[in-house]
Amino acid sequence: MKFRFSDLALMGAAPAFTEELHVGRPNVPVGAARDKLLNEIASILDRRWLSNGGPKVREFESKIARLTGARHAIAVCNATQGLQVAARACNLTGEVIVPAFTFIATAHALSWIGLEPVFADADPLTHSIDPEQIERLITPRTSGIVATHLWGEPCRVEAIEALAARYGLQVIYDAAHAFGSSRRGRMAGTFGAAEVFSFHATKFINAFEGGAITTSDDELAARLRRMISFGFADYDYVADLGTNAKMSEASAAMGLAGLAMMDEIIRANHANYIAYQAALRDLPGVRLFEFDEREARNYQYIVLEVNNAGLSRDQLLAVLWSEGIRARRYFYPGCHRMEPYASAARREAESLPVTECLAASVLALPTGTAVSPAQVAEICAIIRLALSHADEVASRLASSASQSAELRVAA
Ligand code: T4K
Repeated sequence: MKFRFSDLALMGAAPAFTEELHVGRPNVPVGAARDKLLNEIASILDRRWLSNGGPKVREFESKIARLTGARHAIAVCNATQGLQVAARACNLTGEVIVPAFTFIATAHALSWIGLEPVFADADPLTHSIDPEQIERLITPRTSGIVATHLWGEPCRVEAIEALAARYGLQVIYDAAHAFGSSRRGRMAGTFGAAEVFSFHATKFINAFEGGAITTSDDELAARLRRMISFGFADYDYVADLGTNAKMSEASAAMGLAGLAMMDEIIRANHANYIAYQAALRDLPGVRLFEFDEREARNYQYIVLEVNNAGLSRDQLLAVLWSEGIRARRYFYPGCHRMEPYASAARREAESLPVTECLAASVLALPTGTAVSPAQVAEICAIIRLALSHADEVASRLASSASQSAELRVAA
């Protein structure tokens, strides 16, 4: 454990972690669970049924439906495709209101199919879309709202859905982070017209790449099923515009292996969350994003806000990276400041103060089964050490920045 300023890698000491710690290191089965997965993959090969709604995909879907309480779960190859298909199946047109503070996929999925994302500001406490900021963005061209349950903490669905009902808008949730989360005892996957989960490698349950759309609307489910498979309603009969968003059998087998470890992964994530909480409590200038412990949570993201801490978020990030801790600036700089949206310079761009503040202050820290509470303690000791020597750290960072600029000029 590093205790002295001179122990920091920034000061020339060895990095705390020679094997880097990542945000989103995949949770993978080990031991007997790994053998089981490899046997499943062998059976898939023996069956020669690799995709197009095979038995593993069907099993994965029925487990997701059972765990969420949704009537239908449709497995897809990733959440980005899932969002595109859901938006089309719900007949979204024109403008769709989305949070500016989210992963770029939320906005890109809509733009990719010709819709216009309109960015709403975030709630400073939950970091998800602020329902109070939605109404002023509604125009005659608005057809829906795609809201995100950021960090797995479901957003204020009641307020969003009341507003949507008043204006006749569709609601889809980008639930990429929220598998296994509940709001007021009701699981994510059962809200809005449809919800879309991600099972990307970096998510707490992964299918290598993957996702699922859930809905309790039978007709919508049938349309979604057709749309993920080119619009086919039967052999040779295409009933809708469709794409290829199907999940493979190998991905479903990996997803099922993840579901079998789900409680164990949540326990590991929770232990890390508690370790971060204990070690960062009372540290001025940092606030750990708090989960509602009365609800079901997956704790897959550990999120720190760095404000008036003596060092900026980016300075702290530089310290952590020098120690082999690959913390991430999710979701800097905000979707509205990324292309093609930045150049479009829409009217709402000037008025996203909470998003701007979060984009400048949020740091996602490593967790998951590849990170132990002891490593969390080490990460937090480095954060404390850096912040308690903020002036020296800042000047050291400034001098190494100017040195590398000089080197670049000399080269
Ligand atoms: N909506 C929201 C709100 C989302 O957050 C996302 C995805 C989506 C929609 C779309 O879902 P998908 O279409 O992906 O299903 C990562 C993930 O790629 C992305 O899925 C995720 N959100 C986002 C928050 O994080 P990057 O660009 O940060 O990924 P990358 O490659 O830098 O990986 C993150 C860290 O994980 C790295 O430090 C390395 C480590 N890693 C990654 C992979 C893939 C590993 O150790 N092993 C691996 O196999 O986006």
